[in-house]
Amino acid sequence: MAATKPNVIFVLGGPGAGKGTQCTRIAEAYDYVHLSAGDLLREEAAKPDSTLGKEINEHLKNGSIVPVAITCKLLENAMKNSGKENFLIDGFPRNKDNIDGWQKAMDGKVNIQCVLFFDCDEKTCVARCLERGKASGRTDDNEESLKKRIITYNESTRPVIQMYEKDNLVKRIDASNDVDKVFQDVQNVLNNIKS
Ligand code: UP5
Ligand code: MG
Repeated sequence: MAATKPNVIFVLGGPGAGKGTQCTRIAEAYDYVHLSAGDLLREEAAKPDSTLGKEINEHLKNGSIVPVAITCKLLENAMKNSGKENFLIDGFPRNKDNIDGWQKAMDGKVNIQCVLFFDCDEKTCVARCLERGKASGRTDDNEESLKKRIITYNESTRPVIQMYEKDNLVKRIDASNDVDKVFQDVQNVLNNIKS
């Protein structure tokens, strides 16, 4: 990380809202590194020598939230190792404990530019994940895990978004539209962002 504070955009929204898809598009068009907390956890759990694999996998399957110390460390390492300064942090923070853990580790060290909130109705989210589940190999793209993921999102992550709304950081995007339309709306937000 450079001497100036790195810029961070948190990217939130329900399971299947399109966070990853849009982050990929953003990273292609803008100077941002895409860090998906979920992907980092899946990669860590897949390491043959990982001591955390069992614990992480249980959380993924149950749609519950991995202890913040684990997720935060993975994010911090990925930020450091990238050598870059602008980050899209996809799927984090998911609850109050995540915010507290992040603040403990990162307070004053990063500039949070905004929270991109991909707002998508539950039915569409579930349908997208089930469709993806036919080929994704993700242990949580099934009806049982999805029920739990949706509950966790509603109970734990929506309050996080509401909290950031009070700080005027949230940029809400209608994520039920097609990928290109969603990306147009994203561009409108990013082109007006202060660095
Ligand atoms: N798709 C995307 N956009 C579309 C559009 N506009 N129209 C039609 N189709 C669209 O998209 C999902 C699917 O929909 C894809 O097939 C895509 O082609 C299509 P994607 O972009 O992958 O959506 P995304 O929002 O990224 O969905 P994802 O399933 O990744 O969201 P989750 O938030 O559920 O998953 P994540 O990987 O972030 O987290 C998984 C688990 O990790 C959590 O449940 C939790 O257990 C754990 N976790 C933590 O504990 N802590 C963290 O900080 C993060 C994760
Ligand atoms: Mg994702």
